[in-house]
Amino acid sequence: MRFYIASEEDILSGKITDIYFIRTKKIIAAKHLENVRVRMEIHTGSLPGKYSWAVYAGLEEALKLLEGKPLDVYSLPEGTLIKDNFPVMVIEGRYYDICEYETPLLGILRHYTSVASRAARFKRLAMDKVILYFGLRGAHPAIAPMLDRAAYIGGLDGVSGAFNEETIGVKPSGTMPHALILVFGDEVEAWKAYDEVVEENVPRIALVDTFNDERFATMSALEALGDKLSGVRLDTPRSRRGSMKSIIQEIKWTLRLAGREDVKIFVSGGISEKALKELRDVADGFGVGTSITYPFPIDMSMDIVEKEINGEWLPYSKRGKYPGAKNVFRCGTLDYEIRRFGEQPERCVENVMIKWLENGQLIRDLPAIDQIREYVLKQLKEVPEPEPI
Ligand code: PCP
Repeated sequence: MRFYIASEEDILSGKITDIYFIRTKKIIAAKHLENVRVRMEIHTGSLPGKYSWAVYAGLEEALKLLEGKPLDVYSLPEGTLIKDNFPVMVIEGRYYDICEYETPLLGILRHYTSVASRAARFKRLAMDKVILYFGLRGAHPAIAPMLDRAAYIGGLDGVSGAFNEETIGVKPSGTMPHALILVFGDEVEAWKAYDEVVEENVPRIALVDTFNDERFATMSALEALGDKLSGVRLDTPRSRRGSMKSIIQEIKWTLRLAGREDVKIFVSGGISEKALKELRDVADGFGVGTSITYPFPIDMSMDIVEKEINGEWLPYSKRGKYPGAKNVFRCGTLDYEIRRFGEQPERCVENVMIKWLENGQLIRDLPAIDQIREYVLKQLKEVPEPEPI
């Protein structure tokens, strides 16, 4: 192998799993238990420390994984805000047909949900500011489209992957690297070349921290690009930062005196939730990478919760798990009532545990990425701001 990555075919065939599932299937076949039918539930465990909600993501890929298999699949819509110990998916069918998919299914949902949730926390801390995801250089390139998709679903305003239009259908966003300026050896020449060569519809955002003081570089960029300058980016190295807020305030003051309050100020490099909260009143936008690429993990597990015995579904689970497949009724954002399949809710009406696959066939349209993102943003407006980490 040149790259140690699984192919789509390997994943779909169930090959990318844990060995104990392969052995379990062998035993089930040897003892003629293939027809044991179960309902399996995927639910969250405890959420990370300061999280009071998470963004459920990865459903589209999970459904692609299970499509065509003799299974019924129920799930919350992608982008739904969830809590701890919360059911997100129910899969009904022969355990024999589900078994080896537990590993890739949980892998998809946990990774997507962890990234989307972290992205959503950043967005919730600065709803009216632009937040871009610059984190691809922190992960294996094989999953770059997945990371950009998860971050965008989480409500971010842009993602940097150059391939995004053809993979996830999102126009990529970005500014310029320090390398461009170093190649020219001169900031003004580099900014001018960028303006000359790059497509007109791309905003002219000059990187202003390479050689000189950020305020003076901003003024040079203004002089070089005039009306075309739409913003500046400060990726000031941490070792030189001092008070980033003061630097931004000084730039803003100077821009105002020059009659250019419209020039936006973007900050990137090591932006944590706390840093974003500290700078959100002065900066117009942020580029966030590592914190989203390496988010706090959202725990999920998959368990048998019902078994079909003589044609009847009976609640059945290991100790420590709530038996019974569950519907999730919603009264409002994060206000839910959980009931066993067939039970009536007392307060809430809207059942968000929706059937997506019937005997492996997709029975409803999958929402477009922008619809999922809008759904997340709508809910984020209704939850309190998270305590920054
Ligand atoms: C910035 C920084 C990180 C990116 C943003 C994300 O990139 O150096 O690589 O930061 P984070 O992971 O700390 O959140 P650029 O300034 O474009 O990097 P370069 O020096 O290559 O120009």
